[in-house]
Amino acid sequence: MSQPSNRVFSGVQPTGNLHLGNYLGAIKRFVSLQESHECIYCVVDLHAITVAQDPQELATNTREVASAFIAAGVNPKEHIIFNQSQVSGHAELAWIFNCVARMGWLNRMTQFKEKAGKNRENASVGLFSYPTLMASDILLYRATHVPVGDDQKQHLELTRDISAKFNNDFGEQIRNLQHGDAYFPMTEPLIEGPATRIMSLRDGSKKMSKSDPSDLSRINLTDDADTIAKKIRKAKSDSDALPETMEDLKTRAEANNLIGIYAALAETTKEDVLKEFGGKEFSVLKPALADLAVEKLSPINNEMKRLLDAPGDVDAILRDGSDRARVIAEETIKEVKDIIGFIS
Ligand code: AQP
Repeated sequence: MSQPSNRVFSGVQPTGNLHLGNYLGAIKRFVSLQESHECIYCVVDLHAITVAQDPQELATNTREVASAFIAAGVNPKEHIIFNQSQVSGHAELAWIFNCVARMGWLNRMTQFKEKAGKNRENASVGLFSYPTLMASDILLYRATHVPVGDDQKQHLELTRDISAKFNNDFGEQIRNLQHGDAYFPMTEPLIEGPATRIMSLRDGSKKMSKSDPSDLSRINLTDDADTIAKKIRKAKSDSDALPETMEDLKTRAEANNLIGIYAALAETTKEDVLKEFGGKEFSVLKPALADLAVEKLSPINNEMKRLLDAPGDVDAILRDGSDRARVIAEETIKEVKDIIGFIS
């Protein structure tokens, strides 16, 4: 199989509380990339079980993420939407990458340190090796680009390290089997725009996250219009007027976050939002932001509800996507096995 020149892969975990950060940092960008790339979007259920999951909730959350992709505008016929566990190549390639990646590389991963916390001895082995599974997700499709939030930057760098080491370790065999000089690409992360790291609405120094115990910290994609408006009204602010320059904005975490959210929803830049709101009070920005958020998120929320009322249809979309993803994955696994020297 020849190396694709413009294939996008990205995934979202079905771990509940899908939020505005997931939407602006990832899902919204999935939609625009469809115009220029062949896109594969995955509900990464194997990643989700690196921490304990209730089986029923896992299934519901898997449908919710798939529905969010579709409701936001991903076309599952022209592109691929599927759930990771249904394509066994992810786990197979992850094992191979566990043997390529070095302990030292994984020991440096900050997400493991944050998620395992003080109780590292009790964290699952899967949580530790999460980044090799992520490398496998991407490289199984030899994806050239991965749209993600800023928190995934380090994992993307590790993916490139794994790709380079595999290409180097098996270089001779890769050339002998006529795959050129490199089998896996140097995948490019796409971490761009004003919303690569949306912060908590209650604390501008913390990332907006699914697991934050405070529901007021995030806008969920399932929140109705009143809830969205209430959460923005209650978002942490300070008593000063909004800054007028980008330089001043950098030192004002809460203002920076709300201006970034506004810019991403309005598809403009923070500079432009400052031209409109710089020097004004938070009490002017917040109602305008609430209106904009409701305008942009309500259609997605309504469409997600409609899709979730017909879970059989969502399951059929996932099955169809899995079947098409599997065809690509099996080809890669076969070629990788040949490169490594596994007899078939
Ligand atoms: N706050 C964020 N701002 C911008 N992008 C974000 N992403 C996550 N949080 C933000 C991006 O969303 C995509 C899917 O993320 P994930 O499902 O892999 O989950 P996650 O990063 O574990 O999500 P959370 O909310 O951060 O969960 P917890 O609470 O477990 O820490 C990714 O592209 C991610 O970058």
